[in-house]
Amino acid sequence: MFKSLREKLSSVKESISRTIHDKDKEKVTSLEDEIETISKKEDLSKEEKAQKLGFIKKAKTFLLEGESILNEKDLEEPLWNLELALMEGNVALLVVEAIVSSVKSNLIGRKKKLLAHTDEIVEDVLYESIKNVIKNDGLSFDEIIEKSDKPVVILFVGVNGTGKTTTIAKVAKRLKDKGYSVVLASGDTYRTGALEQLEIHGERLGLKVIKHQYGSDPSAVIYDAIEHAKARGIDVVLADTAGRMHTNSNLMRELQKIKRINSPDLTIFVDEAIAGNDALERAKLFDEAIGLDGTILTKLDTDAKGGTAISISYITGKPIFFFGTGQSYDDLIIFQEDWLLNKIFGNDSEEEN
Ligand SMILES: Nc1nc2c(ncn2[C@@H]2O[C@H](COP(=O)(O)OP(=O)(O)O)[C@@H](O)[C@H]2O)c(=O)[nH]1
Ligand SMILES: [Mg+2]
Repeated sequence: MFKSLREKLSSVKESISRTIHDKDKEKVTSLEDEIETISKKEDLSKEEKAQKLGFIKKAKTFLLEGESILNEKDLEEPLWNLELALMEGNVALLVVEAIVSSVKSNLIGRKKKLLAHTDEIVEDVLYESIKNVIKNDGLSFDEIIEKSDKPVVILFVGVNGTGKTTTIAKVAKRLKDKGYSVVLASGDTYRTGALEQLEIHGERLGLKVIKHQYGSDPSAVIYDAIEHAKARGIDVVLADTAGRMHTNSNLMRELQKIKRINSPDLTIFVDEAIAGNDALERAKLFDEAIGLDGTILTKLDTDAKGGTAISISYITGKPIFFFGTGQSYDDLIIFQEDWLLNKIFGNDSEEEN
């Protein structure tokens, strides 16, 4: 996960650190050169030499004990490398700008002991800058479920093949494991095989699936599932929908109708991490058309770049609720800053891709 981004960031960190160190080194070296030149001079008396050398050596000690201050020019090239690394990692342009300007303003003007290693400073600044764009101030998914009146109705939307149905099954299992009762609504009445796919998950997980025929009105299916939940005291309704092309206005209208009739507590946009900017564009369009409360990003296990995960909540202004990290029911990670930062910075040792 995120291997290529992790490697690029790591080499950027090194290059920033090295640039700073090299610049310090230059200052010291020029004094050392001078010491050497004077020592070799033959036209000076012993006393004169000693006096000059004493003076320069003092300057060197003073320099070594003093501080250096980072300036914009020192950082120009390394920051450009950072920008490139983030762009190549699929981070959205706005987010790249936010990160780079934060790194820049946090490094410039910083004092440090001459020749002291800057690796830690650079690492901290980069870490904090990325943390600021991914942080998520709203309630977590668990808190929302806990605090909402029951049944909590959750609508899953997004384009075809991004993992909506699979994610619904994962979320259902997670809720069930936490002791909630769950019913599934087969709101994808459009795609061949969709009803059966959800039915199979329902059977495996021991959950009731409410469905109508293919071609029937998904609003009515979801309505029935909510009625069923109310009648039986079921805690959560998870509603599947057909994969819409975001450009398809008929299907968008259908989603609007689903929302109007069923007033879900949460409308969650599902897309895949590997889709990069396409996922971000789609999230914005879905939000404009129907209104979103948050995102689930799937297939992180197949994404080497990581930029979509870094960008999506900054770009949409909505929280990420979960990450999908594989095809099994348990491959679902509730959003946690630390988890994501670990993946980005590679403190995680059990990485394979
Ligand atoms: N590797 C991986 N595959 C996933 C993940 N989530 C879903 N998939 C796969 O993506 C494909 C499409 O999933 P599906 O749930 O049918 O998508 P939908 O059309 O949006 O309902 C299936 O083969 C899933 O197994 C994930 O997190 N990681
Ligand atoms: Mg589906």
